Amino acid sequence: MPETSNVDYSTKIPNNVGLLDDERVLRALEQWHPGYIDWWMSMGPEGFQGSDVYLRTAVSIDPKGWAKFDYVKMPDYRWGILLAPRLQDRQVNFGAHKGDKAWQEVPGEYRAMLRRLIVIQGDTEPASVEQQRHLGKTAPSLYDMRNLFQVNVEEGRHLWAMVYLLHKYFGKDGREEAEGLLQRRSGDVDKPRMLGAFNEATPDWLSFFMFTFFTDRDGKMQLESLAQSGFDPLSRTCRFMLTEEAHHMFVGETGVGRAIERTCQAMKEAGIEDANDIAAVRKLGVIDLPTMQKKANLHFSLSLDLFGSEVSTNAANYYTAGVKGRFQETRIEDDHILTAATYPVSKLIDGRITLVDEPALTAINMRLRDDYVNDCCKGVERWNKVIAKSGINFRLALPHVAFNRDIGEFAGIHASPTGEVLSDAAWERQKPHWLPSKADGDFIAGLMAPCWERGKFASWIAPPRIGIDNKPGDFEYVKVDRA
Ligand code: BYC
Repeated sequence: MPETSNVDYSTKIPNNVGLLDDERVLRALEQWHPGYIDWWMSMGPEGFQGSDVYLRTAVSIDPKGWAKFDYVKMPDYRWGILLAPRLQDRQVNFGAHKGDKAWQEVPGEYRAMLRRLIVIQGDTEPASVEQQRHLGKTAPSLYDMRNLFQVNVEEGRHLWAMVYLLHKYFGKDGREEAEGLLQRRSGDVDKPRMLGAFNEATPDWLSFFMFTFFTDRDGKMQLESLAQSGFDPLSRTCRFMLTEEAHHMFVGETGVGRAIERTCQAMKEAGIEDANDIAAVRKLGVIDLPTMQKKANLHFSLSLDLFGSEVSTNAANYYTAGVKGRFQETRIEDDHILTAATYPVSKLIDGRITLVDEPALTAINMRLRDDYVNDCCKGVERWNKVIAKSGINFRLALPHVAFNRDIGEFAGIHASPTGEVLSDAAWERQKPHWLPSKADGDFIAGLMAPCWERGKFASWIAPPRIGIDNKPGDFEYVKVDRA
C-alpha cells in the first residue's frame, strides 16, 4: 500500500508510509519490536497490562476522524507509524536553504545534526512512560487512570515515530541509536535519559498533571519547531504527533484545574476563607493552593531547562541548516534568515537580570522559551478563573524564568520567584516556601488512595465536566484486572 491517509493494519506495524513495499525498514522494525514489547512490559504501567482500557487508536491521519475508541489491553495496542499528509511543493522555509524544495532524504552535511535531534526527541518519550509507571495504582478515578494510560501508549507511539525515522534514514547508526532508546532509563545513575526533567520522579498525581501541563507543553513547542523542518519526513511525523499531544496537555490542564476546583469547593463548604491556612485546608482531604503553587514552580522551572541555553550556537546552526525552525515559523513576518536581526535575551549583568539584544540567530532557544511562557500563562489564567469563580482570594503565578534553573544563563545563581537575585543562605532559608518540601510530598502521597469505583473520584479532585468520547459519568474506562 503506498503512502495514504488511511492506516494499513495488515502488517504487524500499522502504518501509512507503505511499509509493505519497504522490506528493509519493515524487517528492521520487526526486529526492534520484541525489544520494545520487553521494554513496555518491564517499564510500562505497572500492574495493569492485563486490564481492558478504553483507548483511542489512530486509524487515519484525517484531523477530523483519526481516532477510534475501544477496549484494548495495553500490550495489544497497535503502535503504528503515522505521518501527516505530504504537502505539495513544500519548501525549506528558513535558513540558508530557504526556498529550496523540502528534502525527502537526509542531506549528508546535516546527518549528524538531524540524528541528534531525533534521538533527543525519541529519548523523552519512553522516559515519561518510565516516570509514570507506578501511578495507575493510586489513580483517583477510572477516568483519570484511562487518561494516564492513553498518554502512556501515545508516548510509546511517539517513540515508534522517531525509531521509524532512525531506521529508514540513518542506516546502521540509526539502528544502534534505536537500540539505545530502549537501553537508557529515567533516573538511572549509569544510563540516564538525556534531558534533565526526564530523570526526575513523578511520585504522585498532582506531579503527573503538572508534568503533562508544563513538560508536555515543552514537547508541543519542540515538536512545533521540528514540524517546520526542511527534512520533510521529520516535519510530517511531528505534525501528526502534535494532534495526539493536544490531549496530553488537556489531561494536565484539566487535572490541575479539577484539583483546584475541589479544594476551593471544600474550603467554601468548611467556611475557610484564608487559602494560606494550610493546616486547616489539608484537614479537609484536599491539596492547599500554596502547595499547588510550589508544584507549579518546580515543574515550570524544570521544563524551562528543556529549552537549552538562551544563547546557543547549536540552535543557530539548526536554524541556518533548515532542520529546526521557530514556533509558527511561516507565520512570522521577517526574512527567515535572521543574519541581521536581534532578539532581547534576559541575562545576568552585574548581578542584575536585564534584557539585552543578542543576534536573533543565537537567541532561537530564548524566543521559543518566550513563546512557551506565553502559552503557560494562558493556562495559569484559566486556573485562576476557577479560583476566582469560587470567591477565594488567591492567585497562582508563574515564577520568574531565573528561578530554580540548572541550564543556561541563570544556572549559577539563586533567584526568588519574583526574580530577585539571592545569596546562598537566603535561598536555603526561603526554598521550602517556594518548592515542595519532603513534608509537602508526604502530605500529597497520603492523599493518593486509589479510587477505582465506577463514577467515583478521590477526595482531592473534582469530576470532569464531560467524559472521554462523551461517555456517561459512571462509565467503566478501565476494567481493572484484579487477577
Ligand atoms: N538537560 O546549546 P545548548 C517532549 C545540553 S519534550 C540536559 O544550551 P541546544 C515530551 C545540550 O544537549 C521535547 N542537557 O542547547 C514531553 C548540549 O549538549 P552537547 C523534547 C541539556 O542544543 C513530555 C549542551 O547542553 N524534544 O517531547 O540549543 C512527555 C548545550 O546545549 C539540556 C526536544 O528537546 C537539558 N535540559 O538545545 C514526553 C527537541 N539542555 O551538544 C515527551 C530536540 C541542553 O554540548 N532537542 N543540554 O553535548 C533540541 O532541540 C535541543 O537539543 C535542546 C537543547 C532544546 C534540548
